Amino acid sequence: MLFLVRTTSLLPLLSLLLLSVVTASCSETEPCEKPPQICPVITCGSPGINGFPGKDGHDGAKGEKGEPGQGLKGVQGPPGKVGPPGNPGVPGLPGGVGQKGDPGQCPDCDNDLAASEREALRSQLNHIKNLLIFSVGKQVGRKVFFTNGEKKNFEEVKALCAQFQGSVATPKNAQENEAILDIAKGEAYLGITDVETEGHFVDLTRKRLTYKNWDDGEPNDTGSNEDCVVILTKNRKWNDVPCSDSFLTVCEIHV
Ligand SMILES: [Ca+2]
Ligand SMILES: [Ca+2]
Repeated sequence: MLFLVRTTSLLPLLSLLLLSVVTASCSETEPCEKPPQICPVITCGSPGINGFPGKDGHDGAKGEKGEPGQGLKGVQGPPGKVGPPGNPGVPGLPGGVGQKGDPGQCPDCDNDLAASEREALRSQLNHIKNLLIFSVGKQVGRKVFFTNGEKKNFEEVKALCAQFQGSVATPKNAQENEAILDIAKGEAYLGITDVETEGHFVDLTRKRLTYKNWDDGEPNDTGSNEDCVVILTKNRKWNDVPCSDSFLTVCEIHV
């Protein structure tokens, strides 16, 4: 009862107080429409509607790698394309020696000639060669000198020797120099000349001389016309002479 009395007595007071507040608020110089002044009214009004959802937040930090799945393994796919060829490898070691092959075919050979016949011909050829050397030639090592006893100028001597697949005698050492005069029995041409470069004597293959046996005062190129060489009978020395003069022919062949 006392509570009711008190509540009843207090109710006008509270209304008055609330009214004074509202009045006081509206009496302020600031507009009543501003949110701060409206709040008391809203507080007393019906609840507002919900606002729109906020924007999505930023992505969170990347999580740790998960455990492998337990699903079934897929079917193996088709083979891929063939790749480009690789670099050449290192050459291998040489192989072993093969077996001896069959005899070859020689269209130009006389296949009808039996081996025994060829051997007989080779023997006869060697016999003739030895008779030739014994009669008109002289052999030193693998070189044979021969002569026909004719005197000719240098160009004729060169041509005659070429007919026998030989060349003008050209001594390469003292032994060959002796052999030439032994069969010539007279002064003979040698295969030496300075026709291309005066004073620079070479053999007929244009190689410089490795053996020289000049007589005293030679070569002197008398009359500026001595470009060929002969071997002298008096001392087996050499002298330069005109190539147009005639001297003995001595040729050489290799056997
Ligand atoms: Ca000369
Ligand atoms: Ca001379």
